[in-house]
Amino acid sequence: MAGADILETNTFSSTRIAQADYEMEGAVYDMNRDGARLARRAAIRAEKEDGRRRFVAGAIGPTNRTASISPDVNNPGFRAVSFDELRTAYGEQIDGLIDGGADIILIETIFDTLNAKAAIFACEERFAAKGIHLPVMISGTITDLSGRTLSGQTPSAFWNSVSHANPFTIGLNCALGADAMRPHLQELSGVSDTFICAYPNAGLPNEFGQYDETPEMMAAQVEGFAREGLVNIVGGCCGSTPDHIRAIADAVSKHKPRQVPAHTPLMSLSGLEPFVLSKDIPFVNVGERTNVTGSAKFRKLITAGDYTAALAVARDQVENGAQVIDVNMDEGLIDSEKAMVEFLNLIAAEPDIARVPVMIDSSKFEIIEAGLKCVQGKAIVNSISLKEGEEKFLAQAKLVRHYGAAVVVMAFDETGQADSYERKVEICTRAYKILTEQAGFPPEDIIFDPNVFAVATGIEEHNNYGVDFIEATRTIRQTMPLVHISGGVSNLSFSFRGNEPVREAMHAVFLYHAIQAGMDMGIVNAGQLAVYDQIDPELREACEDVVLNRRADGTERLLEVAERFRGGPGKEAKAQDLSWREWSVEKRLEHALVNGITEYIDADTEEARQAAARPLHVIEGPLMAGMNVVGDLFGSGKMFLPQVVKSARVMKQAVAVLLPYMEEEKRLNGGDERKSAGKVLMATVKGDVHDIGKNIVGVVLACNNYEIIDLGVMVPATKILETAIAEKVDVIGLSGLITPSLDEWCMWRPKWSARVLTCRS
Ligand code: THG
Repeated sequence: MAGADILETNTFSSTRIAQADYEMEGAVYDMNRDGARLARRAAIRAEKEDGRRRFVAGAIGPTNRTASISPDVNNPGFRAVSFDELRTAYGEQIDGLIDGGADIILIETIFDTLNAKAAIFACEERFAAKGIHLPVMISGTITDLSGRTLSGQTPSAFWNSVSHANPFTIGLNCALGADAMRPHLQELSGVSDTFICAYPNAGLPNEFGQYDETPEMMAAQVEGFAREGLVNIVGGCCGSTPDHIRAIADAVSKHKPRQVPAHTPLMSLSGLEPFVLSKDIPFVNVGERTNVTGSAKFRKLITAGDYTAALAVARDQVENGAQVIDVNMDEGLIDSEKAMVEFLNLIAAEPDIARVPVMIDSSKFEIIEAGLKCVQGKAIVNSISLKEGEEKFLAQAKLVRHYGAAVVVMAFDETGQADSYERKVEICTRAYKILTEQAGFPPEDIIFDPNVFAVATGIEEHNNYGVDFIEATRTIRQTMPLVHISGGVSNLSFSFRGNEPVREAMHAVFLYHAIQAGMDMGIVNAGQLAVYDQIDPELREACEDVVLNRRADGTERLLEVAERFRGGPGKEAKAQDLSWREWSVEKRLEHALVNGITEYIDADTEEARQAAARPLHVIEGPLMAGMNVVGDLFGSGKMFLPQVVKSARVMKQAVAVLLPYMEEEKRLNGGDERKSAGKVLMATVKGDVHDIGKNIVGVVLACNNYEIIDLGVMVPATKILETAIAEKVDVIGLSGLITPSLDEWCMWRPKWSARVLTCRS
């Protein structure tokens, strides 16, 4: 062998599914067994020559079908292959590979992560059946310049989806050649705590389908990976010859393998994009509206089969700041399993919804399992519990883990729902032990729901439910610090159904205290969250008395107050209560920003502009002051992401009003004729789409005669550097604050900065 340690079997397409095209389904077991035997024979020959150990990797390709994309443009919910079909076909292939003597299973050229998840599931099944365990290598492919897999995932999202396999390696192969692979390898290398394997094509095929990269050219590029410390295993895919492999083996031999970073125990979910629950996310909003029992509107749409409008409900939740969406189809009059599958398949075709992870919500485990077979991302199962005993709980937990999902555990046991502090803590602790010790669950993938029950029901036993939840949360987070706490927030206020302003106030008060105790997720109506500080003080105190069970007559007092607030300062009523329109323009702008009201923002901004010496002063003055209030409220847990998203929208609209005036001012100043003060390149880095701050800075700089090149949002580091060099800019200004973009910052290593600083010369 030409210097290789691992030899792949020639079994890429040896599945029943791929071989159907040639009517060779009957031969697939033999193909795999004999493929592995042939490779084993070659390995033994090489070992005899030089005494060095060689390994056989049994290759499993993606098949010619995608489990999460419809081949029919007119029917986005259609699938040409199911998870179970893939799993069965892969199982047969894996049996052959194992029987033929493969040392490793290599799931490669993954263009659809759901196919790969089926292959991982099949590996676990076949290993268990045969009583062995082989190392698994997982290799995706990124075939276009979007930097995503064919099925739309970013490299980090892909890693989060398959990390449950505890693979021996994660990496990339095939595609556009080594250079195009580099940024994606950097991303994978930054996020994954296992070995990295890269085996690109010998460049792009030319028009005759041949590969032009010589062994020297390819080896030089692959050596770059090793020099940068990105890889542990390298090789060649399409177009590489024994000479290529020899050159690569020689080139990388001088470099040290990548250091595998320590595992960070953070819940790492994904949709098309990754969602990592890091310390700087204080609270995760799970959208509750895509629930047939939780929303009359959604139920009617699903029952009527109007999935287009039902998808709009999901989109609305995401636009309003839901970072995960809860999907529940538990309704007696519909085929819930079918509805779950249909809806999740349709969501997969909507990138602006599918970018977030899903929470698959059902009280029937069959429905949850059907849902898990539809999602390529790392989802959350909602929920399992000890209500039918330990055996069933453990079996379900193991299955959830095999599908690669995180899990919500309700605080129920064989005797029923936990309704006291002691029972909540006891059941969650018992479940924790089983999950971590017997089901192999990482603690960070466990979400406890200590049961949010309705308070102020008039039944005395219910009065302490809020306190019990909050105190159980505090204890659970202290004794099991890596787990998460969630709850169905809207349950709390069931006794005030129909009185939305009061319900909103109760939720805000509850969340304010529960989050301080350690609640870090909640199923909420993302578009309808009140701001703790903005609640009428009388109503807030009455809610706090009830939620914290501070006085015996709390419920009566809230009922009395509630009547006055019915249609009071809630969402609809906020618009009706126009007293704030009497305030000064600065206060009005602040109020609009904090409450996310766009109705009057154009007129108020215009009024402020007329009073100001320069349009820019409106941004620097009242608008920034308003955003500072938003920032302070968010920082102190009194505002949540969905509300901040609304504030940002208001800010954007206000800036849009001012923009033409600022441009006009610049024109009058003869801005274009004056010498440019310098050239500034601006971009929001990959991983982030927020551009308000950047746009404001751009406007301010433009007003001061700087020439601005704005590359927009989601810009990869390479594009920023290329443009900076091509345009000979003086300064690069980047924005990017949210977690996915943090990884991108890591790429701005010292040597890159040096290039940035010298790009003018
Ligand atoms: N824990 C976990 N999962 C859950 C819950 C929980 N899933 C479901 C539920 N509880 C959380 N979701 C909702 C969704 C909506 C409402 C309450 C909880 C709600 N809906 C309005 C009502 O019923 O008054 C509906 C109004 C309308 O029709 O629009 O309150 O606790 N793990």
